[in-house]
Amino acid sequence: MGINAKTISDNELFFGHKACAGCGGALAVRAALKVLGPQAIAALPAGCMSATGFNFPDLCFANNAMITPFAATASVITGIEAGLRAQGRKPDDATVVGFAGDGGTADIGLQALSGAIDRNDDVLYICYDNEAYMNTGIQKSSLTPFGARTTTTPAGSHHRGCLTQKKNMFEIVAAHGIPYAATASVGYLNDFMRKVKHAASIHGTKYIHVIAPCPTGWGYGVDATVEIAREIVDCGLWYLAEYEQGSFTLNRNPTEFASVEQYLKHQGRFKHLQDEDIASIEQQRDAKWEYMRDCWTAPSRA
Ligand SMILES: Cc1ncc(C[n+]2csc(CCOP(=O)(O)OP(=O)(O)O)c2C)c(N)n1
Repeated sequence: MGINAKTISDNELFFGHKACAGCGGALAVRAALKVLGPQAIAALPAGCMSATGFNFPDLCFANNAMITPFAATASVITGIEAGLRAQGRKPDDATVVGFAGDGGTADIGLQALSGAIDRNDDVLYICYDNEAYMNTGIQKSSLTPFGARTTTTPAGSHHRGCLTQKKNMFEIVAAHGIPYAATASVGYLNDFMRKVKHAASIHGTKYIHVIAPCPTGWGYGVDATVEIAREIVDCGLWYLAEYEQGSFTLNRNPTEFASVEQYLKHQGRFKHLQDEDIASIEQQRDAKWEYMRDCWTAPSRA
């Protein structure tokens, strides 16, 4: 039946999202909007969260939400915030928030994000990082980690997956002198939600980078998303940190890391890695942690 042929009630509009089972991105968006509340206004570029959230008439956003061009997340949230202010219609508790994937943030959307931070627009930008262009079929982005198999970085007897290192978005954003930036993981949801709440209380541009595993692209069972999102933090390949008023703080500083090999071997995208590849990934991790422990404020190791 065509949508014009019947009257649609509010309840009929909200049927939930169409994301894959176990989607880490959907979990991140849901948890963030829970914290930000019904007044928050969301904008989402081309990517999984817009493709699976706006299947009219089966919408999943109870908040005001709109799709943006792929490159334009930060520009659109800037415009929404400025427009509401100009009309005198911005409630105090209305956060304007953008949710973009790693491709939409670190590649095509980077210029718009950099401009918003430069102007210190009063918006919150959340990058849900599933480490590839998932919506279009698992192509490498600049946040795909070394060794990962994607459709554009294949793995086999002559190919060893992604050969580049993950771009460091958190420090790139911090280098702008942004009022607040943080890293998070959907495996540590309370920490993520605390950071969203804190970000919403700050005036100016805020950026949160949340690791959001993808069972389809990473190659693991749909019930393991939270476990994998914890493992990446526990093995030290991701870290929980904040940048505020010019200072970096590590939130967790483990005495010992969990096994990198176990984290990698839980996922089909890393199955091909040889011992020397894993050793090189561990070396990169150790160098990063040495730097963070030396240069950032860190709690004592626990
Ligand atoms: C200008 C432009 N180029 C390419 C596309 C096609 N496209 C739509 S979604 C997408 C991938 C998005 O990847 P990412 O931002 O990482 O989000 P995810 O799909 O992983 O949620 C691409 C390439 C587009 N919509 N617009």
